[in-house]
Amino acid sequence: MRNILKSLVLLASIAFMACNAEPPKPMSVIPAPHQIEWHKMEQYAFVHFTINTFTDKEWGYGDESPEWFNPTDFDADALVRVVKDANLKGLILTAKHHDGFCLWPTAYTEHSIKNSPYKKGKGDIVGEVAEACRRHGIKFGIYLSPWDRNHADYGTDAYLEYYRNQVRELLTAYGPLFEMWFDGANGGDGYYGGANETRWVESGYLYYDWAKVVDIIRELSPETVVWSSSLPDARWCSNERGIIDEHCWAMATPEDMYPNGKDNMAVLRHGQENGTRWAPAEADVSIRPGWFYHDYEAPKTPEELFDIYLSSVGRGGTLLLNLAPDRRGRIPEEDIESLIAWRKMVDNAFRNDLAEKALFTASSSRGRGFEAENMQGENEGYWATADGVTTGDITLKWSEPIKAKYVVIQEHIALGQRIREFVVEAFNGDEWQEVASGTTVGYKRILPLTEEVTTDQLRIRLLDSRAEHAISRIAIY
Ligand code: FUL
Repeated sequence: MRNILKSLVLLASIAFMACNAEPPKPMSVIPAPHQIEWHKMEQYAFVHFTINTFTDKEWGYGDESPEWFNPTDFDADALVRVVKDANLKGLILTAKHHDGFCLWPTAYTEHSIKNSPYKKGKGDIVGEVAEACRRHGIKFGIYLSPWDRNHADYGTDAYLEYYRNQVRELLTAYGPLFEMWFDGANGGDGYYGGANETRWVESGYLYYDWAKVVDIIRELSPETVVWSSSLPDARWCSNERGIIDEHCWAMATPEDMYPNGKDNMAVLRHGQENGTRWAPAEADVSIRPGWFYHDYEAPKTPEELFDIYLSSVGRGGTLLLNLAPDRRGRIPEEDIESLIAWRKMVDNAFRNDLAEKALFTASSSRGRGFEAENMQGENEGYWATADGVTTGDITLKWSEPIKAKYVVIQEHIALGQRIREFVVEAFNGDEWQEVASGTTVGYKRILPLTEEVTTDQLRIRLLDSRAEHAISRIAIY
């Protein structure tokens, strides 16, 4: 009986699917599944911690003694709990910063934690944090500075072998990683094994031959998002203030992003509508002025962090928010307070989606399976227009007036990024009035309305798109 029922349900769903309209064709550049998962994380932590924490520097020269690394009260679980309580979904740790000191007992250099007093040389900050992340359901990532001011061979092929060995070592011991971060600061003066000189590498990033590093990552941890200055799965948003531009495509062409190994700020900032790679913007910013802990600095206020949230997560990319453990190895209490208050502000602002009580209608639809209601609340579906229909109106109607502060639009990015221009209008009883407008949307666009709007009807007018529309959600707060 059970089996008969099962077969009937299966037949019914096949028949139902057969009646559904065909989905829109994907755009030529779409995200890989691991990039979609990364988009969904929205916000995650950076943790800058190394000898600099003890020397009060931002960039170590490379001649520091491993003995100076001596956190008195490091507790990986406590660190990860802060990240979790702030609702950050992952943690990227500086396994090695520009000074070359390694926070794990690497087999490839003595310039590491194994020669520090921390746990009498038996400690492994990378391993301890990786395990704590797994225990608490936080995704783990690694920052491995390509520039190494300690290593004698920096600038030669021997260093590239060293570097790739470390990538392999880290991925094998601590993977899978959700993201690997390869910093753009490269070359300059340093200790370099005692040479004490200035070394510039060939045209910025070209020296590293990133394709080889990416091959190692794909082999050992295919789901890792590579953040780098070449062949990125995610790109720098062009500033370290946490601001993604309002006009921002997830696509960009590697040769245009980094012509001759140099940053092209305009391309990094806006992406490219016809870019050849899905390389969305990530906004990296520190909770304090510096990346490392300095006792004379103060954390950003919850209000400042809230603005950063709107200008990063709210503009189609992700937020990489840096925390700086102090010399105890702890996140300072005042930073934790700011983080928790920020989380509450975000939760309060985006708790109650008023669109869930609205009646959704659209000027047209692709047909069965792509109806306007698919944009309501969280579900797998999406609304789509027929082939070639690149404009349209979506109207939300309530039985009682609502007060709206934010309009959130999400494209179904599995099929690519499409919207070029839109406006949001509110009905004031007599006529429609524009309350917000924009160009690109992407994974998620949060539009703060200049003034709170009281209305019983909101309309999103899609004025232009690269192809027929595919929108997964509209939410109102
Ligand atoms: C920069 C580095 O030079 C800083 O020290 C920091 O690590 C930041 C995230 O990236 O390029």
